Amino acid sequence: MSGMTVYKRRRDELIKKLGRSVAIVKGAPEQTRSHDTEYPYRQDSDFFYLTGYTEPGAACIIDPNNQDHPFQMFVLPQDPKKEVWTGWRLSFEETEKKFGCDRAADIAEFENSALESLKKATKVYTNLNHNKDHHHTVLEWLQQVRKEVQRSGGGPEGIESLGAITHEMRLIKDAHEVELMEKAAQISADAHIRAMQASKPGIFEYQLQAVLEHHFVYEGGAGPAYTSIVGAGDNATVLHYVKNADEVKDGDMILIDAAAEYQMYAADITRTFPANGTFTKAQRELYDVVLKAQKAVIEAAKPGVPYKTLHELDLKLLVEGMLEIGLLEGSYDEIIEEKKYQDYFMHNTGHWLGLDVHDMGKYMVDGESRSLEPGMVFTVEPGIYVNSRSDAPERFRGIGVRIEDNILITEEGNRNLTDGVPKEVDEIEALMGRK
Ligand SMILES: [Mn+2]
Repeated sequence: MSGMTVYKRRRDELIKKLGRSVAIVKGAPEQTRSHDTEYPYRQDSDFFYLTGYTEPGAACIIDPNNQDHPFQMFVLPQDPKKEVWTGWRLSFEETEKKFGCDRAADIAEFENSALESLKKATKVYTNLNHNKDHHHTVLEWLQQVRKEVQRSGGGPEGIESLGAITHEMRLIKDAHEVELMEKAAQISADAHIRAMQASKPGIFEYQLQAVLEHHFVYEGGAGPAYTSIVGAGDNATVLHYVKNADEVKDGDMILIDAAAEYQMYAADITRTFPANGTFTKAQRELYDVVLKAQKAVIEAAKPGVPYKTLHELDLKLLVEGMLEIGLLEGSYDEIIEEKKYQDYFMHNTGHWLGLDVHDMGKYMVDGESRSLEPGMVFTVEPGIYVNSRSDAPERFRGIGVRIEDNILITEEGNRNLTDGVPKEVDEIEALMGRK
């Protein structure tokens, strides 16, 4: 499956679900970084999912009521003076051909075409993302059209989130998506191996970040799929530590949560390992609790299993393990009831993964945890974090451990997309070459 056929298939499915409604979809706006410089452009995930289009300044209308042009794209027109600065733009004809649209036109015509489509639609679906200007614009168009067609009894009833349709579609990955996610996973796994090999006392966290991110880009990734976390020692216990500024000390554990985005798809890997290549007894005790839980959860992930049971299993094994090694004290039931485990494990076991690192798609359906289905991809990432100020037994203080893999549900069970990077203690020590 290649070329534009995957996007066409998605639009066809959307059109079926739209009925007599119209989808008016805006590409992501460019984001200013500072003064007159911008962040690298990254297309809106839903817009990309339906069009494959990655350039800024675009919008599209997918309209089942428009027999001649059910799929229209609106793009920046050719403009030699501007193109000298920002690169060549396709002509409208080229855009039609390349992206399989029935009509490509100047973005300046978007408004008129949208107003025309709105007149015949029962509802309008649009991407309700961070682009609030676009929400307001669509609302204004809606009101304008309602006024116009009031007496003829037409006009759309209201605005719906496009995500109500596309996010459910995005939850089940097709073969093309799995291929891209495998590649994102592989690049990211290799980068983690390189970071482990580069690690040594005296290196700085940002230097390990550079090893990872160099590899992401070198292998054709767009860069990190999210801000890389490289935390040594106590920094590993800070969940969203992104400063990556400190020197790695002998005896530290290093937690790295970093992965590449490849052709718009994210991986999301965490590994934790000793800076000097050899686990201490206390580090290994903590690590083994997390590893055991992580492996058991992955083992349990298969079609038909309610998603929330993975977290329940994870929590049970982590609490049992923390009791066993003496990190927690008291009765199991009391710890669960009073949520005492939250001193050391305070996040969820995972999340959907895809075009977004925390990918879209509901976790609950009709008030029930949704069952796993082939094509779903999610992370499994238990952790234990004991910061230096904690009143935990001294030997555990200043250690944070998380192990995170990316799991694809298959007909038979699951496939671990990120098993290319070791997580067994022996394997890590062997890889780091200190044993
Ligand atoms: Mn994650």
